[in-house]
Amino acid sequence: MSWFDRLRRGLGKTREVLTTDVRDLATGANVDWEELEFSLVAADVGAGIAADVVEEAKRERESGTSVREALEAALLDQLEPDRRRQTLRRVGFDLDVARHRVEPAGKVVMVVGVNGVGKTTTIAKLGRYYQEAGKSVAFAAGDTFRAAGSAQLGVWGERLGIPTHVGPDGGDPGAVAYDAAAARAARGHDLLIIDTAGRLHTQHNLMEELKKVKRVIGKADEGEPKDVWLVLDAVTGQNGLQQARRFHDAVGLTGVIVTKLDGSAKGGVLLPIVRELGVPIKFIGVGESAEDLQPYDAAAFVRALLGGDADAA
Ligand SMILES: Nc1nc2c(ncn2[C@@H]2O[C@H](COP(=O)(O)OP(=O)(O)OP(=O)(O)O)[C@@H](O)[C@H]2O)c(=O)[nH]1
Ligand SMILES: [Mg+2]
Repeated sequence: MSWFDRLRRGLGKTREVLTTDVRDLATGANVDWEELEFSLVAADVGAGIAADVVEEAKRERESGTSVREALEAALLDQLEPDRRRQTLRRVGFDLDVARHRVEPAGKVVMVVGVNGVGKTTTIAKLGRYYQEAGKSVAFAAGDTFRAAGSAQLGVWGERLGIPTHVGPDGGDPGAVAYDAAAARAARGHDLLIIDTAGRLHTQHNLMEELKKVKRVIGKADEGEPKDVWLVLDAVTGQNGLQQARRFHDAVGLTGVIVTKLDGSAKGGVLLPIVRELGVPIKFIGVGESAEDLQPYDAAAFVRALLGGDADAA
């Protein structure tokens, strides 16, 4: 199965919310814009943005484009304002080119998110992704709250041949992160990916702890982590946005990874993430296998969301 087919399959549930309308749109001269707006809201695009998308699509339509193209343009405008025009005007745009590589800004990536969103499995997938790109990768199991969490990452590391720094159960996550960051610098690994807890067993505030972990990494390896990526579960929809804001305020996010898009009809939540959070989406998870973590590409996302073939213009 091609990566685009995986993407399309993964977005199936969200597409169901939109499909009927889009199919009508493609054929009918009478566009029920209100119905379309409603279905966008149902996909968790958010009421304000849904209204904007419909307005923009109507405007596009006036310049003679098909309804489908107009909607594609309006969605892309929200998801990737900069690249939209040139992408759209290129007939049959090349999706292989669209699948760009995602490069971390530095040598250490800290991964954060509430419990159960998919942090640890996403880290395993990222490890594989960067390994395949020829990088030497190391992991750090900074989730010392869940003993099984450290073991889980360790198992992944073993399977992938990625050295995994694991601290003592219930130990200080800052100490784990410090040791791992120092070891990375000493051994010259290209990339260290640090897992963190999604929940704490103490009254201690998770955000305070994450701030500390971040600070401590910088002591072991100056200027790092240059990346802090938040993992968000698509199933939480608009609530995820609230989470994202809190993490962003605390540790300054440089990227977002949206997982479980395959289990959710709320794929529309990507629009408010891009527009309201202003943090780029780096990867999306559309299934449980390693190939189902894909670099985020707005044009491919929109195309997969609205159905049709990869090269349907
Ligand atoms: N369907 C689907 N499942 C996913 C995806 N990403 C992760 N999962 C699943 O989500 C579940 C939780 O994943 P974990 O990686 O353990 O989540 P976590 O955030 O590390 O959880 P804690 O360590 O408890 O905070 C696992 O069963 C994963 O296989 C995805 O894109 N799609
Ligand atoms: Mg975990």
